Amino acid sequence: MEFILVTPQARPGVALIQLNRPKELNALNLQLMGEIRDALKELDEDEAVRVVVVTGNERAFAAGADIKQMAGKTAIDMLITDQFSTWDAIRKFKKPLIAAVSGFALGGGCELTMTCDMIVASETAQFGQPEIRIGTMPGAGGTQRLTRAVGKARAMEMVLTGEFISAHEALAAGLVNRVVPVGQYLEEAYRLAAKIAAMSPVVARLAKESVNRAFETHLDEGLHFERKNFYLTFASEDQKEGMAAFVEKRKPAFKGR
Ligand code: DAK
Repeated sequence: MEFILVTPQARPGVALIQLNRPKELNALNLQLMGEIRDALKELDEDEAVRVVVVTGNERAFAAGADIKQMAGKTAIDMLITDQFSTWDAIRKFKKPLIAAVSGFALGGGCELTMTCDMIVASETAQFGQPEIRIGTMPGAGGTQRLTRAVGKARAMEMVLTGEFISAHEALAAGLVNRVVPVGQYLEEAYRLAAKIAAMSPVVARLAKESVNRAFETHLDEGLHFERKNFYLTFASEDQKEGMAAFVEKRKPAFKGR
């Protein structure tokens, strides 16, 4: 791995992927995206990993796709490169993914945070889809996920002017889960991750899949999907353990079975 750092057990059950192209503000070149995809594949297969935190550094989560790498490309180059398979692999990652964001989360960087399941932001975080300023538009879900998260009015303004919003604006708009001082954003992400890592990983997976389904279907179909996953939890040892632990007034020990 050249452009990311991977720590499979940054905290018990919690892995960390750190984007590591600091001089380029973690601009997402093709290799970096491929490395994220490959790391997630390994972390998915590692049963000791229950939650993954993705972060950058204090100055930048990621300032977007690598403009220098994209600048000379034709539409056919973009089509043949098929970068979407990489993004789709991240989108389909089954374990909970938390973005710990400080500084710039722009363009593809903002889209990457939104591909994660939750966002913990530092007070200095800035979110934006500035592609229009360089003659293009969001291509990795920005127009769709941002609109679902913050509503049409604000998404339209961000996408059409390219202006950024602050961490507190993002919190008020519902884009991020929480905002903390800059020295604490990674710890706060770990705290959130640890809470989830203590739950049944198999139920977390089913629950994540069900919440995501809400964005892809109408209510009746979504409720049907939820119901099937709900029934499925009763086929798990973890459901028996969770309910027994409640009755016996002790902490459950979930095994992911
Ligand atoms: N790409 C390449 N290099 C970048 C970069 C980027 N996106 N952002 C920053 N850098 C580089 C700068 O060129 C500079 O490098 P040197 O000149 O030192 O070699 C270094 O990082 C530091 O940046 P600045 O000197 O500009 O730092 P400032 O603090 O003055 O400004 C900034 C920070 C974030 C406001 C500014 O760097 C900036 O505006 N950056 C570009 C932001 C942007 O437009 N982002 C959107 C890019 S388009 C797709 C998936 C995704 C996408 C497309 C397709 N598929 C799946 C097909 C996404 C597209 C985008 O994200």
